[in-house]
Amino acid sequence: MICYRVVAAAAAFFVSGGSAFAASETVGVPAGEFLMGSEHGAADEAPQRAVALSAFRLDRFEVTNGRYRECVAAGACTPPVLGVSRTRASYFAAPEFADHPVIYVSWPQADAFCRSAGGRLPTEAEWEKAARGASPSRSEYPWGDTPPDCAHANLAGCVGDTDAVGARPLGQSPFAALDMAGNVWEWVADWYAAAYYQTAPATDPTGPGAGTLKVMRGGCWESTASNLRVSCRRPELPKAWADNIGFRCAYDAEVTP
Ligand SMILES: [Ca+2]
Repeated sequence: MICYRVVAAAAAFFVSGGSAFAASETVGVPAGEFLMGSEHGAADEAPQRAVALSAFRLDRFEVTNGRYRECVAAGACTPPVLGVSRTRASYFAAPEFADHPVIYVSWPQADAFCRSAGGRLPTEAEWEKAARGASPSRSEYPWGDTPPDCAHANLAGCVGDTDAVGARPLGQSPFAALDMAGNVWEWVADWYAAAYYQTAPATDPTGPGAGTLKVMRGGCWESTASNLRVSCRRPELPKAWADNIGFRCAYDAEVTP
C-alpha cells in the first residue's frame, strides 16, 4: 500500500514518502477565472468563455520515464506497452532517457500513475488554464501569440522524437509549466464531447459524465503549429497508446496568489 499525504503551502509543495514518482516539481495555479476555448480554432473550441476554477497544482513537467519507472518498480503501475520510441530501440528502460517523457501509456495507465503519486489527471479546463494563464489572456500558445519554433517547443521539424522535459524554458506558460505545447500529447481527465463548451458549467467543469473518447492536449513532437495551440482538443480512445502520447498530473491544493 502506497500512501501519500499532500500538504500545500504558500510557495512550496511537499509529498511525504520520498518516492521518485511523487511530484518533484509542481506549479501553483491560484483560484480564479480564465478564458477557455477559441473563436479562431476548430468548432469544438467554441465558444470562448470565462471559466472559474478552484486552485490546484500541476506537474511542471510531463511525467518522465524515470518517475514512471519508480511507479512500476513499486508495483503501482504497469509498464508502457512498448519500451521503444520512434528512433530509439531502447527508451523506457534506458538511463540516458530517464528525463524524457514516458510514452506508450493508455489513459487508464496515466490515471493510475497520477493516483499513485497522490494526484489525478488534470481536467481539460485546468490544463488549458495552466497553459494559457488567467484572464484576460487570450494567448494562442503558452508563451504568447508568436508562432511556435524549436526554441519554444519540440514540434515537427525539431527532434523527430521526444526530447528531455523542460529543455525549452522559452516556451514556459504564465504559470511556469513547461512543454505544454509539443513534446508529447497529454492525457487529461475529461471525456470528449464536441459541443461540450456550449453547455458546460462556468465553474470547475469536469467534462461530460460519460463518453467513449478521452481528450489529449498540447500537440507533440510531430505536430504542426495548429495542434500546439492551448485551446486545441484532440479526442482519442482511452485504450490508445502511441509514441507521442504522455501526460502530467494535477493535485488538489491551496495556492496563494
Ligand atoms: Ca506536452
